[in-house]
Amino acid sequence: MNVDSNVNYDDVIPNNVNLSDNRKLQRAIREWHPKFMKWWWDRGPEGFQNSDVFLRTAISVDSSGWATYAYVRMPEYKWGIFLAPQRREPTIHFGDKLGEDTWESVPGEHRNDLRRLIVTQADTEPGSVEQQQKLGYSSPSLYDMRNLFQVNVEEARHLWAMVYLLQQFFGRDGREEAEELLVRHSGSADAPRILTTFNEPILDWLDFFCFAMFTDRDGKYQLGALAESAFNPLSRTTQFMLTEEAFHLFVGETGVGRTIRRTAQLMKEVPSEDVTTVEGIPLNLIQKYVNYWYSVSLDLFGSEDSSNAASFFASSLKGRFGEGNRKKYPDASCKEAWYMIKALDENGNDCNIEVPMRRAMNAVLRDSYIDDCNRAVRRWNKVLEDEDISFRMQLPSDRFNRKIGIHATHHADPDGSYLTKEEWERRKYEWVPSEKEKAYVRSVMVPVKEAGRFANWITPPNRGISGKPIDFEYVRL
Ligand code: BYC
Ligand code: FE
Ligand code: FE
Repeated sequence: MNVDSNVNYDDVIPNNVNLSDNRKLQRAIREWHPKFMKWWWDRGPEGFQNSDVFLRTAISVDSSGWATYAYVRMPEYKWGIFLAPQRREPTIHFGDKLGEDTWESVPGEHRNDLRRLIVTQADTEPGSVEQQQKLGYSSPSLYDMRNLFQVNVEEARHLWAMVYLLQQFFGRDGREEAEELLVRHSGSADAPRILTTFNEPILDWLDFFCFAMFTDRDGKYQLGALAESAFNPLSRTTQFMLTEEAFHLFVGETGVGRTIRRTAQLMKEVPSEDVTTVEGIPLNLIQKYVNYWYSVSLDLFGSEDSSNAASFFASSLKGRFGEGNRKKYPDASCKEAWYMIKALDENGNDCNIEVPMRRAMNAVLRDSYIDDCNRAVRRWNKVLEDEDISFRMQLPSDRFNRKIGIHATHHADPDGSYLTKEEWERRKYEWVPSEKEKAYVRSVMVPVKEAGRFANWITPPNRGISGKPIDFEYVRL
């Protein structure tokens, strides 16, 4: 894609923000675009930039036909800018400004907070693409390879969605932030991504599936919270991002589910049930990956007791998930309420911490997320039940392996029982994958590049993409 002053902007950047009439925004995009493309080539999916990939591209916000499917080379993907249709009355529906008009531009007093929220959200999107940069080389099928690239181009579009807000509403500061987003990078020593989890390596496909299951799901909940915002362009941008997000979660949940099913099948084929003799991934090792990615994803909610969260809620910048549902959340102000958090005291005993509701908004959002994760885990366990295997997957306690928040000060096992530092160091590989186990997982991840064939450690999906058969050539190598 080429963006210069002669192009018809609406042709190269699908949008519903009147880009072709907005000279100022065109200028900002023209500046930023070559840097974005350089970033995409340097840090985007490696090894397959010249392949034709059967990709979905967002072209409108019409719910009956918002995307098209076609073979596209990734660098030619049309990254667009979309605001979802106005969903509710343009009045603020929670916090201290209840009933006032929502904002079409950024109020001065909230400029810093909004900028920080948008930059933090934006930073995760390219971060995830960088983390997944080399996975194409070991993909278990063309179907999975295509899904990886689909997620990657859409995360890059989410970056565009946030950069649009920065460039359109935050003037020069916003344009500078947009550039910084392409300078920081995942795992960098001097300019890392802002949030912890986006600096963790994703080295194999089980990492990727767990990340899409648990970390993209944090995305779903954070975007849902921002979709409640009084800053209307942020609300409508994040609402549209959620339509794409559903597929990312599908990739994660079904990816882990297909791995679990394959292991269950292999367990019945090998007399010892030791699937490592046939290059499968043992269920208890899958559980360790789940423990790891779930716990690092919980860290993305910030502290359970947070003055930032209280002020984001009070100022109506960020709501709860489904804030507009007053059956679920009858109290739109949350000034008087309290939230109880089960924690450990300094002696390692269970205790309850009561936090003023507004300060507990990160925990409230996180608890909605945990319920959602549990629903998905129940679907995995249905797979095990179907296959007649007695093992059951489960989520560890929210105290397990935490680096952020009230549980970060001590160690706990997956049941939430207190451990001394020494006990944790001695026993942690009972619960999270060791280097040796990770090396084993990488060793079974041999690339499969023949349409319709799948690596031995995973089952084929139930169906293909967009009505195509499973043996469709999803990527033309
Ligand atoms: N890592 O009051 P606290 C996605 C910082 S995922 C590093 O506890 P607060 C995606 C915090 O920033 C969704 N730093 O937290 C998924 C603060 O710093 P300052 C991403 C952390 O502010 C997959 C300090 O600690 N979107 O889209 O209430 C693929 C004290 O903070 C972390 C968002 O996160 C951490 N884990 O909440 C692709 C939404 N946690 O102010 C994409 C926007 C906390 O002292 N972000 N800190 O410098 C937010 O809403 C908030 O910034 C957070 C933190 C919820 C992240
Ligand atoms: Fe995203
Ligand atoms: Fe995502």
